[in-house]
Formats: sequence, structure tokens, C-alpha cells
Amino acid sequence: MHLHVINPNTTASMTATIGEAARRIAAPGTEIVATQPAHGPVSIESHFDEAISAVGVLEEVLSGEREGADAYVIACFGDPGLMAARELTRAPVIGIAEAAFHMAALISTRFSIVTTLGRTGIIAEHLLEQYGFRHHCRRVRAAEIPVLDLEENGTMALERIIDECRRARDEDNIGAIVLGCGGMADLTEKISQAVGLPVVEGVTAAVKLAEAVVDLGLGTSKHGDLAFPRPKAFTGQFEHLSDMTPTDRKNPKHKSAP
Ligand code: 2AL
Repeated sequence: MHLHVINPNTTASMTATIGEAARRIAAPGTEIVATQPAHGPVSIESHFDEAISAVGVLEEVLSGEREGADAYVIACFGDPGLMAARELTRAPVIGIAEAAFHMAALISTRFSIVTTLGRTGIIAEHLLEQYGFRHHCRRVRAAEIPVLDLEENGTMALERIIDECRRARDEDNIGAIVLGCGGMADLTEKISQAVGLPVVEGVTAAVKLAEAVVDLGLGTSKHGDLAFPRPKAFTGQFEHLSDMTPTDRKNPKHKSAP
């Protein structure tokens, strides 16, 4: 299967980290294509960054449809554009926050999230509410590191994340930790070893869930709110999206899905 992993920020080195983590965990028959939008923020750390990045995610899904992707992963912990992306395809689209919540709830009754900056914690809180995981999560914590510090040496990012994970372990009465950033995809094992608790990381969880959905012969439902958007005129910089019909967007591999 062709799994298109979209890093919603435009930092190519982070896309490479995410793509490598996805490839390490993917089944032998899964081909990982990791991309990032051509336009948008270099990191996503605010509601503003997230709103802009969602447009880039949707452009990547439209390009994935032309290339015949079997499934998509949105690899930012705010799951930007997730519902809109599902409208554009019959393939499954999995957000890394929702994947991590599902996976953590399967192996623990309570978990805490350790994310990058405190100000992005509210985005995770909103997603916990929206997805129905509020009662599974004890606390959303932040290591107070900017996202791009994960890409650079000498920032002490790993050490600060490990310190915060240890505090979560000692103070939150939890069974597992969820890592709250796509850029942490390569840190899972180190953190898990240092902390001694199961650590769930969204990119890898999402890859396995995407494979499971495809293996089950399932795809995004086209009944109800996730049906293809109604064709209409778009103006200005979005004119190229005008009057797209479902056929324009249809992924031939999913033709038979009801
Ligand atoms: C993220 C993420 O996963 N990628 C990014 O640029 N910002 N979210 C976060 N909470 O750090």
C-alpha cells in the first residue's frame, strides 16, 4: 500500500525524521511517501499557524489523490485539516493526535500528554474533548521547547522532554505517556527507556492504524458529513479549487468502496 505521510509544517528536515520513523514501523508491503506543503509555517505552535497549515495539508491530500495514495497520516499533533481532508478522499486519513489517544487508551486507563510549548496545550485539550478522550487524559504537560529545537543539536530538547515525562510519571498517576509533537517521532525509544513507562508516539501509532484500516478493507465513509464537498466557485488564490467534482478527486484504487 501507498501511505502518504504529510508533515503539515514546511521544515524538510522534520519531514525526513517523520518519514524515517514511519518507514521503520511500517509493514513490509507499505511504501511511505513523506511530504510537506509548499507554503506555510516552518513550525506549528499557535492557532494561527494551524489554520494556515491546514490549507497546505489539503493541497497535499489533493496531490496524493492524483498519485493514488491508499491512506494518509497528518503528522502534526493538532491534526490540522483532518475533517476537511477526509471530505476529499475515500482513503482513510489518520491524525497523529487521534491515533495516539486511541493507542494509549488501549494500553492504559489514564495517560498524560507531554507536548512542546505550554500555549499549544490548549489545542490538545480541545482535541481530547472533540474525540471523547477527556477522561482518559490526566494532564497535558509541556517541556517548554519551541518545535524547531527538536531539529537542532545543543538545545537540550530531549533532556527537557525526559524531565517532564518523569514528572508526569511521578505526579499524575498514569499508565502511559503520549508524546505531543510530530517532531518527536524519533525519540520514543530513548524516552521510554529513560522513563520506564509505555510511551505512545503519534506518527508510528497512525501508520499502524492506517495499515489496519486498509487491511480491513475500510475507507473514509462518503455518507453524511464526510461526503465530497459540493463543487462551487472559489475566488482569488483558491480559484484552482473551483468546480472540482468528486470524479476529479477520486482515487481509482478506492472506486469500489461504498
Ligand atoms: C506541532 C507538531 O506536531 N508539529 C509542529 O510543527 N507543531 N505541534 C506541537 N504541539 O508541537
